[in-house]
Amino acid sequence: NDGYNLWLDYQPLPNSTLQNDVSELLSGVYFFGENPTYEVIKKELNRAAESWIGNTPSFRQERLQSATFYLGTRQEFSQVLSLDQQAEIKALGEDGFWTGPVEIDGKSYFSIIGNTPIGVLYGTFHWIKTVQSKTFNKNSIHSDSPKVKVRMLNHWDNLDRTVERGYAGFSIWDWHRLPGYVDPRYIDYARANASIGINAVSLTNVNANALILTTDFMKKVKVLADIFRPYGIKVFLTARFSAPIQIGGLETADPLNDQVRDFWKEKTAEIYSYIPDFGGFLVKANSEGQPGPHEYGRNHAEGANMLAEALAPHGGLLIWRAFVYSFQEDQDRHKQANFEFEPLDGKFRDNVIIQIKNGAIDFQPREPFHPLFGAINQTNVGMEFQITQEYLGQATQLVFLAPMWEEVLQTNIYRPKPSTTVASLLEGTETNQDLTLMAGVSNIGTDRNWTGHLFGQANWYAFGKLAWNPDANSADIAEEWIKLTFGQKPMVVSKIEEMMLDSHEAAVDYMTPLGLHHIMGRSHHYGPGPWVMGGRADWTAPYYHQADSLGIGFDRTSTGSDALSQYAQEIQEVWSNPNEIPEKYLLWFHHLPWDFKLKDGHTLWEGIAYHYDRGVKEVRAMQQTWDSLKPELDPEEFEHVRQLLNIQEEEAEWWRNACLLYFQTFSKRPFPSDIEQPEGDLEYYKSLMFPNAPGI
Ligand code: BDP
Repeated sequence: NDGYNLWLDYQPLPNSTLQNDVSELLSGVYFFGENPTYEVIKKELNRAAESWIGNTPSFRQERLQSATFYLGTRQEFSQVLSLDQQAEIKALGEDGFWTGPVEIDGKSYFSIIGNTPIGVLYGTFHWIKTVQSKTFNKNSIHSDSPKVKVRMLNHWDNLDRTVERGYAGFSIWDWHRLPGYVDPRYIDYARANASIGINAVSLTNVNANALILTTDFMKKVKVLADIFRPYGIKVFLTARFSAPIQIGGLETADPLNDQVRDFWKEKTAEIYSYIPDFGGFLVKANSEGQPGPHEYGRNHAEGANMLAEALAPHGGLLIWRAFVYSFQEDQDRHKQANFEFEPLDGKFRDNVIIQIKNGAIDFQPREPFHPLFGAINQTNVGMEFQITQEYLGQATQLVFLAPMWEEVLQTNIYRPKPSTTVASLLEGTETNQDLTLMAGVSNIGTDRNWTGHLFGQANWYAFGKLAWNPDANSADIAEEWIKLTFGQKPMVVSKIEEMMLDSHEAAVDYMTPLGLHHIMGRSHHYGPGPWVMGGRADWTAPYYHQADSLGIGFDRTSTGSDALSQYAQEIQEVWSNPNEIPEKYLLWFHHLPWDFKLKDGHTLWEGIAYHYDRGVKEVRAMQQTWDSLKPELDPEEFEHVRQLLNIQEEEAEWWRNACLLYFQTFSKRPFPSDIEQPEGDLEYYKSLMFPNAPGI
């Protein structure tokens, strides 16, 4: 098994009641209507049925012609549903679905009902999953609906097929051969996304190339949009703010200039003439060299609103990123997005969403939530997670990200209400925000298994699940994915689940324990680089760890940068005290002496050493667990992960040795005697170069 089929790897059903029930249903499938999405559902049912029972389903033309299994929308079903049933289903909203038995003339028909064909598709994927995981019961009712409206992948794919921070090969978008050649992968990509509820994709890098907005490219994008449409997926593009100059022949991109505004209106109308349901633009502006409104003395709202105005007549969205840190460079980078966006709260158009990274720095192995969440409550806000593991072991390491995302989502942020969590804010319930968004930076590439590391698939899967329901639980998600990927055996499921659920904490331990951050190798971010110096201060590692002979950590309290003051009062009170702040954030907010006492009685120096050491041991435990599963697993999958875990162990040791030897030059203290003594020579670790590290 090479992993290509992802979690949609349908397997034969054993002889059982389940097999009988499924065979019976598939012997008479009736759709209440016709549309391209139902064609897609039929194909999926064909595929599933062939694997499950070695037979294709029988699709009926007439309902009364011995049909056993019904699919359709609430409206299509209206003749056979009671008013109460209809009201119940209607309440599930556009993308919601209902599955269960419908009684007609004393007979019961298993049915999948949505409010839209896409809801029916989601219901079908749910049903398929229950069969796959052998929990299907034809008499039980299930309904579900997403809590977030736009559930989106952000590809950081360049037009030459390189991928920024991509570790699974090249971009799956073959721009050169589009529009003439349609790679079947596009369809499998759409199926996979639809199966986990993803309904939007931005195709191109946020470090944008204006060429994507030219007519030639529009024809290519149209092909993808046409493929994705029946799967309920809308296409977005990244818009380079200077496009009016680069492809429009203008001399300025000033958002208040009439010609510039006309350029965007015409460009947008042209896109809609090819793609009538185009999603909109995603924009990175005035950040890391990307052009933006500041060049013309305008602010982010003026920039965003100009594009939003062009999109509004067509129903398009403008997603504007809050990842900016050049406004007041002498200030802690942590504070800059709030500096720029708080004064603009309420000034953005209704069809603008501000897309905020989970933390204020940059997708670190662990970050406290971004203080912009809860600080701007009259503006639509959305989440940006990173699925690709830029700072989390890239594609050589097994790190299940759902626990990290869950930790952020479940944080109580106290604004605007005392009970607000990041999740509830994103769901829109706290601020009556209708237009809600969860975006994830994709980890997908041309590798046969899509994500480079087989367990990268779990992160794609988990992202979809959390975008659908930000209150979902990472253990449930892991279990579901494992069953669909490795089968049902309880021992296999529980062992793999334990590995996955421990993997994030392990990575934090051997990379950046106790709130350390941004100490990775320069630019490729692969491996440790706590010594990295040169260039902009906030691109160096000492800026973040601040190690000196007295101690370590970034003081973000009122005696330091005071970034903490950007959080709610309730949080400031706890986090400003080094004895009360959760230790996982300790050095994120405090500069503390090497002998500071941790909760377990160890000194800070000892604690750092124990965490690094534990991280390595945790990886070794993962290796042992995996090895013990050999007889139970597909040989190809087993060997793939086994080799990668060996690399992960070496990398964990590398992290531990390099960081501890480096920090020891400041602490001047011995390592605790009961840890594996970091060996090697610091100069050796510093000399390592990775000119071919991927994804820069
Ligand atoms: C950082 C990446 C950089 C991205 C940037 C962004 O290192 O490649 O362009 O974020 O989000 O994580 O725009």
